[in-house]
Amino acid sequence: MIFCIREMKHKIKWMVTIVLVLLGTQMVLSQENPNIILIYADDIGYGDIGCYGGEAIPTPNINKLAEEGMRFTAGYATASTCTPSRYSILTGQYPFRNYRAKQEKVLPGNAPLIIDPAQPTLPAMLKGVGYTTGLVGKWHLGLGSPKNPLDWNTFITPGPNEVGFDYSYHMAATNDRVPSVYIENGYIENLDSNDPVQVSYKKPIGNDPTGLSHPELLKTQTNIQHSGTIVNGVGRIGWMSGGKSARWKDENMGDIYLNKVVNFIEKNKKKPFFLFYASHENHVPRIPHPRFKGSTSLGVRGDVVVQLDWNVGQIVKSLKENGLYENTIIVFTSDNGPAVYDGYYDGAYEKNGDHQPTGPYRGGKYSAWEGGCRVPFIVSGPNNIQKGVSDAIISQADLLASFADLTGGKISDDFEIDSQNLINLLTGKSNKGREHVVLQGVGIKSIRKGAWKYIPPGKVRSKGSIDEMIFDYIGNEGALFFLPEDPSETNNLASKYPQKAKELSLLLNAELSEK
Ligand code: NG6
Ligand code: CA
Repeated sequence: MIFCIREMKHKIKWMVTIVLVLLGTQMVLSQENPNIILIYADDIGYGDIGCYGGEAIPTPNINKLAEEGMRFTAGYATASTCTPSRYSILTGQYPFRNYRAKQEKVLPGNAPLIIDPAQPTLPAMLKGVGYTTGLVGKWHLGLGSPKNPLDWNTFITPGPNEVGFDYSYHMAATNDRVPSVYIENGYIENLDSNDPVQVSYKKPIGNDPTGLSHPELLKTQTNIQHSGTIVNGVGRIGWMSGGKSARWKDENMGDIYLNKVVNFIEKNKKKPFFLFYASHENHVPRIPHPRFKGSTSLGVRGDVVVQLDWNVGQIVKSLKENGLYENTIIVFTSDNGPAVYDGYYDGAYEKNGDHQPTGPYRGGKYSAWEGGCRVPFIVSGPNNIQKGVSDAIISQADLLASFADLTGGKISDDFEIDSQNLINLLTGKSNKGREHVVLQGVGIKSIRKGAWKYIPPGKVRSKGSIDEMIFDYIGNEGALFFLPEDPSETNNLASKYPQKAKELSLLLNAELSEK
């Protein structure tokens, strides 16, 4: 009997010790895991940012992130348009493996969600290891299910909260598409139930003036695509009716998102958090808050980048005030390359002067040239990231596997994942990046392998001009460039090195045909 009691006490002591050790490990783990803020700018080019050689727009706060962390010179968005790139940065999968993202186009504001709620995502993976996850800003990955037409006036689902976000405050698509309202955790903010929202991308609805019927009401004239419903004096793509009390004012959109970001940081400072801050700057319509107007000689296009840079500074300030800066990883990158004219006659084209938004790279938004996908890519975080510059190849799709490794997160292998674990590159411990990366331009995909870039025969969107799509044509043998000597892809070496062109062409086809 005595022996039994003693043995039981002994067992209990051991069990208590094991439980304490486990709890301890859990606490240490959760304390050690850094917060992660992913700042995903819209249409910001390589050459728009000071630390990438841009001189026309002052970006001191973004430059500071680069000084304090790693600056990647060969960081790529997976596509040169928004929806497919956003799909990849969140799911770690190339967009062409997804039935909607592979259409290369951008989704309308009433499209259904294109991420399968069962598939791995960056927020869901981090949530699995105890992170609180939030989205603030642009979504553009669809809402609702393909089977049921979306009712904007009730709970809007599935959406960000069904693919891993605990909190979401966002616009449905882009700042130039209806519905021009904010959605918070599935509900339109400030919606008056007596004035329901309806949205159409097929035909005008409601009695609101449109850009077509009332161009005199517009702050800025637009192309035909942007001449749908006028909201806040701005012509949009698509038509909406109702929701008058919920409609946004473009002038304070930057401040509204920044407030949500800072609130999220303060509310969640006790536990690791992941925040996807998808800014609308500098997507059209470019409407800065009046305090940023005239900050650059480039007109509104430069001014909204200054606004974004200021927001980045405020986020860093908030992290410092809350004692979180040291243990927070900040990633700054852009969803695709830049466009100077993009549907609004806002003066950006005329005022651009000799500014090169893509830096040395050819093409821009929509393009399979380097300027379409090669974007600013900065990672900082004093406790976790070393200081440096790297020219290794990294794709935005790689964040998923890399952060899974860093945090102990799990990724199910039921889905094909293109994400590569490059955590040592991201943190500056190694300079080994990807061997190759596929780049999805509109209508054509290209591939980079090591120093070489290959574009198959076809037509590639060139740098835009006002209201005219300009294409470059690649002949039958394809186009091959040696990037270290020819970063602007002007000297086609396909006929000089046919074997190399063939190798890259086969590799590209193999990637595209993988299931
Ligand atoms: C294009 C629009 C552009 C923008 C883009 C999506 C024109 C000339 N272009 O069709 O304004 O809305 O779609 O941009 O009208 S993205 O960054 O979300 O991919
Ligand atoms: Ca974009």
